[in-house]
Amino acid sequence: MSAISQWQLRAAFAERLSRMYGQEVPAYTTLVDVSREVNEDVLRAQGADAERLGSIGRVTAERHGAIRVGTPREMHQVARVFAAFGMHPVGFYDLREAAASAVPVVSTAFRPVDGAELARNPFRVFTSMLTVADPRFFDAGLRSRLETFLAGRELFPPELLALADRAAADGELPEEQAERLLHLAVRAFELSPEPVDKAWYETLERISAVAADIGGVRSTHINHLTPRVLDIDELYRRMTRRGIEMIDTIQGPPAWKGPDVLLRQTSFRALAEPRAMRTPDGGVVSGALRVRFGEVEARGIALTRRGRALYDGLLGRVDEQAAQNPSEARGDIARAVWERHMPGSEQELAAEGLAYFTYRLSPDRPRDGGRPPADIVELVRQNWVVAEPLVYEDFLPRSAAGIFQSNLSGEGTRDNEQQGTAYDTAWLSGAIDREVLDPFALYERQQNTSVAGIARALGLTGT
Ligand code: OOG
Ligand code: NI
Repeated sequence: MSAISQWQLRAAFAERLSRMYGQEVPAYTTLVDVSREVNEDVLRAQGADAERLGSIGRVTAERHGAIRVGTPREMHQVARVFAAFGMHPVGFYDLREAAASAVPVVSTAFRPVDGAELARNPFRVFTSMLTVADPRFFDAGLRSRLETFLAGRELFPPELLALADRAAADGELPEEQAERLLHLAVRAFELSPEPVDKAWYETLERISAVAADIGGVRSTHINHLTPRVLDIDELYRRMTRRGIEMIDTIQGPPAWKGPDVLLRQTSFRALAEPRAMRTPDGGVVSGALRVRFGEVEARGIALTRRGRALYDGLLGRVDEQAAQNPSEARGDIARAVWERHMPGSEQELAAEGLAYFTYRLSPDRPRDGGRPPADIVELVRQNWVVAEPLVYEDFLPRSAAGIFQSNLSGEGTRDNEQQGTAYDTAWLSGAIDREVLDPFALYERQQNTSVAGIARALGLTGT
């Protein structure tokens, strides 16, 4: 019997989740269809340029999901499940601080980290944990009730965790076990038909809809699955024409004529779904909950720390100008700001150290016996090597908070008189007993490895 490798497990996991989610949320299927149409059109119009940030095979299969858990223990378990699929924690996002209104979670993204693994299948899951210990959201009484409730539930059965540990340790699983792992993993992320305790759910909902979604039920569920599209502005128009009401903005960088960087996302609210509710007298009534939604994204080039600081600075500028000119469309303000301050070409981004690239030898490099220059920017300029942008594989805290917010009913409450609880990368690494990786370090490593390879091939040292 043949063994199934980790990337095959990951690809199958993403595929099965997609099938399951399409059955549960029909609008998702529409979104996937429209994304595919847009991608085909872009490919036809742009040819090879359309594949500059990933092959069409990768982009068509590419998804990210999102799930939410309640406790460090659950976070630890979910990290074991994702490790089976070669998905590792990257980045720390504190969404309690990322937006004007309150989202009581901290998050990381589980994803492949190695270039070849990403190219095979980049499936990633944005994973959030409720900040139960933060007194700005939960007073002592509610915190203790929540902790008791969460301690009494089991999101991931022991058989799933054991199979996951084995896949992570061996880097593969025999076919039969692989099948069982996939079955149990997909089931753990389905919406449960179990009746929801109405009073408890509503108690939490008064604090925040996110708290109710996470701590009000006895299981977790994928709350969206996001396809990648090559032209998100066109997708937005086509979805709107089909009568699907999108949120009113595309989050992230504006549409503009320069290179796409980082991540642009937009979403729509899913319909309320019927859910059985248990009332205090023990009866079961039918209710409805609106906990799932649709999202789509376009990915651009990964920015360095410097590039990211520029991006964050420009966002601040756009905020300021938008506040001063409330009648002007934010997208127009943003485009104008970008056209003034953001370099308009990949070459400039590279030369100014604002974005990450990998390099390969140019097929038509000079062969006149001359010595290549030692500097990577010069090597590209003189056509010794070709630069390829690295695609951004991560998330943006402000967009994430915006996606959370725009899909919730109610603002939630936060008591700002209280001191927030400190959670950070080191805390999360400790809680899940594995290192939460720094995304910048990962991109940098890919870039450095390729620069070192070029230097070796051209007989250069000190490039
Ligand atoms: C996660 C929201 C963040 C994204 O793409 O930024 C996210 C959630 O709603 O649980 O998925
Ligand atoms: Ni998302």
